[in-house]
Amino acid sequence: MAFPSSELILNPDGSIYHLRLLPEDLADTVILVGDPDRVALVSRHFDTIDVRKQHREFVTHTGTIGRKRMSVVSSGIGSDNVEIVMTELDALRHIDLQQRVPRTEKRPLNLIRIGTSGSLQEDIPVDSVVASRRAVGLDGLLDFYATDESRWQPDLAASLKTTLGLRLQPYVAEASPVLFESFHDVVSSVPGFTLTCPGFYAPQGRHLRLAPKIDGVIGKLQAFRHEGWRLTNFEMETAAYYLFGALLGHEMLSLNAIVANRATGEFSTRPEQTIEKLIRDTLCWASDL
Ligand code: R1P
Ligand code: URA
Repeated sequence: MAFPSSELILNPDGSIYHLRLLPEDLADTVILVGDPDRVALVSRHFDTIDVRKQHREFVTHTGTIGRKRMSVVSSGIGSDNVEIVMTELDALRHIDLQQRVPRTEKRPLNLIRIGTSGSLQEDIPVDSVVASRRAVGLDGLLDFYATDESRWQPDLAASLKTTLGLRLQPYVAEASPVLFESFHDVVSSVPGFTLTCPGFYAPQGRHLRLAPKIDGVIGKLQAFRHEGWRLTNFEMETAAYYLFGALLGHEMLSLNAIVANRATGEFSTRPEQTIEKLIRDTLCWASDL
C-alpha cells in the first residue's frame, strides 16, 4: 500500500519534506554537522559542488573530492532534529518517492557526524577528538519506536538511571564497528562512551539562573563505571544517530571535537582550529571509504 501524503510528505518538486532533497541530491557518504554554517566549512574542501539546498536549519551541499562523491548535511541542535534527518535521509534511499512504496534493495549510507562536545574527564583535554564507540541517550526517543528493548543494553541503562535518579529510561546504542575501527586506526582519537543529553544547561549540569535537579551531577557522571567503561563526554545528538543508524541499517560514526572540559572548567581558546583539523582529517579518511 502506498504511503498517504500526510505520512510521506513531499514538496511540490517531489523532494522530501524538511530536507528538501531529491534522491539524486545525496551521495553514499554523508557528513553530518549540527551548525548550518559548518556545512560550507566542510564543502570548501570539496573539488566540485553540484548541489546546494537549504530549508530551515537543514543545509545540504553535495560534490566530489577526487572521484568520491560526498554530501554534507546540517541537522541543527538536538535529538529531535536527528529523528527527522535520519528518517528523511533513509527515505531518500529506501522509499520510491514517486510510487510512495518501500524499495526492497538495501542501500546503506556511510554517515559521519562532525560535532562539538564537552569532556567529562580531566584527562580528555579541550581540543582533543572523541570517536564515540557507544552513546547513552537521555532523549526518550526509544519509547516511540517498536523495537526489541533488550537490544539497547538495558543493564547499563538501568545502572545510569539509578545513579542519576532519573524517571526517564536511558538507552545505549553503538557506532558502526567498521567505521569506528577504520577511523580510530587512521586518526588520533579517544574511544568514547558519550552521553547524549536533551539540553545544554541543567541536563549537562550547568547552573546559570536555574538549578539542576540532580545534585552533583557532574561528579556522578565522572565516577560512573560500567564493565570497565566510563563516560567520556556529553553532547546532544550522538545516541539518537546511533539508534536510527542501527534501526534503519546505515553505518554511523560520531566524532566530537572537545571544546569544553567540565572537570577543569576550561573552554577551548581555539575551537575553530580544532574543528577545522577534525574536518580535514575526517574528509581525508572518508574520501577513501
Ligand atoms: C550545543 O552547543 C551544540 O553543540 C554540539 C551539541 O551536540 C549541540 O548540538 O554539537 P554541534 O557542534 O554539532 O552542534
Ligand atoms: N556541546 C555540548 O553539548 N556541550 C558542551 O559542553 C560543548 C559542546
